[in-house]
Amino acid sequence: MRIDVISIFPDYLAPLSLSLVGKAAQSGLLELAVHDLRSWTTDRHRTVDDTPFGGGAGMVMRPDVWGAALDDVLQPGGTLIVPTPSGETFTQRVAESLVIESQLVFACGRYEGIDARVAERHRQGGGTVREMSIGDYVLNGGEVASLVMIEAVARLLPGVIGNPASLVEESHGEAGLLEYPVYTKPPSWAGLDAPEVLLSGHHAKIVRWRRDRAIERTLDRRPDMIEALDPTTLDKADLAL
Ligand code: 6GU
Repeated sequence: MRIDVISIFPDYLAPLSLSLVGKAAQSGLLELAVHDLRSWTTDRHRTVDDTPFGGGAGMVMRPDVWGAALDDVLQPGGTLIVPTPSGETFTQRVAESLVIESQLVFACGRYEGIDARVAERHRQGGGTVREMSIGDYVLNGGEVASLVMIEAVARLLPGVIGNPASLVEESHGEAGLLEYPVYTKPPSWAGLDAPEVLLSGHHAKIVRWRRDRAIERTLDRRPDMIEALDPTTLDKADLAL
């Protein structure tokens, strides 16, 4: 997979060279490039924005600059991702749908956003555009949201996570439940004991305990996820914890 990020603050994307994503890029599992949008400006002031048609506060990013950048960066069949608080919600399911793409281009807007014709033109040319929000709050630009989405997608690439079993039992995985609490050594710490069942070696009991704690936690923190569960996943006995 290839990932390109276009931003007026390319330094904001520096964390992409660290940790798992950075290693994936270094080892060739992932091709990664960050571009400065201003390199596609043609005026002396390197202008990327202008006042909104129709009036109102703030500035809008110009379609001509973005169009030139995307013409150079987007490959045939590439998917354009536009981070915006008015997008569809980015979820684990969306991450799974993106990891199979050949190229993702993240177009990081600032100010009041990017002229809507940029997305429209790409769609008209047969391209895929996904305007994505990472949650119900407002950030100053798409850079941090892009970091979030890129990490969520890159860790799903085969070979990026050392132990693929780590991907199986996690929160927001297949089961539709949050993950159970975890413990390690020492067995007793600060007057607190790790749950005895986890040290018992009784595998079936451990599986049952973890499932019960996952259900309990999800009921407490994310009742909306319980509502959304496939009815065959839980029975009444599971909810009577
Ligand atoms: Cl993707 N961008 C901005 N600017 N704010 C956000 C967001 C994205 N997702 C949530 N808030």
